[in-house]
Amino acid sequence: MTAELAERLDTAALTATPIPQIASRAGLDAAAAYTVQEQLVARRLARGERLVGIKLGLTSRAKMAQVGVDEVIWGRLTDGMTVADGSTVDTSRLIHPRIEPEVAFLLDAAGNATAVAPALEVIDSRYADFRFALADVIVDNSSAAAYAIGSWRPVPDGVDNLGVLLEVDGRVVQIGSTAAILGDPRRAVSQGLRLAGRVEAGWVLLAGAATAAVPLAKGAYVRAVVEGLGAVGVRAS
Ligand code: 0L1
Ligand code: MG
Repeated sequence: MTAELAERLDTAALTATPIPQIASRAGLDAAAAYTVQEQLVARRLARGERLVGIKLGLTSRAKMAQVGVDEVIWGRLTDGMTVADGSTVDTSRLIHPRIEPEVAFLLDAAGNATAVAPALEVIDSRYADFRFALADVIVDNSSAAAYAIGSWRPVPDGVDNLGVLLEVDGRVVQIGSTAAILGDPRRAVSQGLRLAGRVEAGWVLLAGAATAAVPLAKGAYVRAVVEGLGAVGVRAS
């Protein structure tokens, strides 16, 4: 049954066609949902993609309130989701994309953060109306779709209250602080290791969003600016 759910989600993503909330309807708990997520991502790996990291989701009160789920979740990142800073995200292959400003960490083999960077995450729920319960969003790889990372730098002493701006076409649409990410985004590093169980040297960890996500419209140029860490931008095509 789990393999069938993974196939349905994979097809939904490949064809940009929303589906009903299949995991909660099937009565899956969180552990079973992560098994489906693993099977879903295994399908991408079988098509030649590589695992390159993990993401945490719902790490802020704003994000939890936005989607009505009250638990930190995680997902798997592949190289097929990577977008270079300043380049283009193809939204024609997405259902109802949203974008959010994040902080990313570069990990060593022991799961320590060796560098930090500003990041943008594009999320795209494969469910109609972006509506889901906990099990649904877990099987959907925590809505992962694409991400871009700015320049890496050594992790400074304090990253717990840096100002964050999200701009669309040069206009500020969200203002936040890295404090929104678990009180301090560095907590995402230990939580990510605990949740995922393992990491690899060179993996990226997306720590979570500093503000609510906003819809990503075709043609928009979106930039995230994180105080002291720099900026990162993508254009939606
Ligand atoms: O990265 C995130 O916080 C997204 C987690 C899943 C919830 C959503 O799709 O907004
Ligand atoms: Mg996110």
